[in-house]
Amino acid sequence: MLNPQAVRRYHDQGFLVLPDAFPEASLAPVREAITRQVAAFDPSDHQGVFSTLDRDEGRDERFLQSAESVSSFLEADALDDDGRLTTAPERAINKIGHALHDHIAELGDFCRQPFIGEVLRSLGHEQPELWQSMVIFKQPQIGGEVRWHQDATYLYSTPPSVIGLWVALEDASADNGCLLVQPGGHRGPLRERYRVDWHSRKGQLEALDATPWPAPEDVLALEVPAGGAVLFSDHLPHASAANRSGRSRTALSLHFADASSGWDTDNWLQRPNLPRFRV
Ligand SMILES: O=C(O)CCC(=O)C(=O)O
Repeated sequence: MLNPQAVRRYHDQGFLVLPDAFPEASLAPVREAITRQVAAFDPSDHQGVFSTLDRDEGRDERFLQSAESVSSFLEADALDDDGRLTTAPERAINKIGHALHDHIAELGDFCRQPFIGEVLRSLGHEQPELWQSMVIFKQPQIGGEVRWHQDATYLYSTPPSVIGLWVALEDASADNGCLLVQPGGHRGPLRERYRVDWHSRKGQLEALDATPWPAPEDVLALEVPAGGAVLFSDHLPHASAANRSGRSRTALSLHFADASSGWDTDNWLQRPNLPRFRV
């Protein structure tokens, strides 16, 4: 449950940092499950590279299917020109997604803890539903940049109700690629929509509004210790820099929508074969 000042801050700024949201005891099973997943990773079975710098040109059938599965994507710099790994397999993964909560018991348990539902209800959700879960690794030295975006570009709902809950599993700081946000920027327009044409099963990023992404002086770096979390609105411009440091910056990112808002059928993420995950 959030206090009224915190709720006001969220609505005013478009985000809220909870520096000690999750005690280590609640994160330990999540870490173990991720370690298990990484240890089982077969480099010949990855789903391609995940980079946001190609304006989503690289999204393919494997990406669409990851909406309902546990799929691993590589850092762009983990492959050489011939497609061979340039690093140890466990240091090559960019992210695992996007239905971890459905398939990995520890992740499902973490997401169902009452604290999360209470927080989302204090921010206005009547019935929060979890649509997307991913672990983003931001590997040492090769961790990729995430370009400026708004989550409603990819996860569009009517009325817009998506809230991101980003949980730091390791300390996130400016040097290893913490989240960058534009405080108050959620009041601006949605700049882009990524829509999938389900006949061709191809997606396209469309420009909606030419409002520029924030100037450097309007950007805030959210340094968050392990166990801390960031809540953010689906219209908040956010990004993260490449990680050139020697420390990884692993985070669990969850996206919830209110059950009363409509989930857009053009969204790339659809879950026809999975039950609704209500918290
Ligand atoms: O973890 C990151 O670097 C980016 C996360 C993000 O954009 C998101 O969770 O919506």
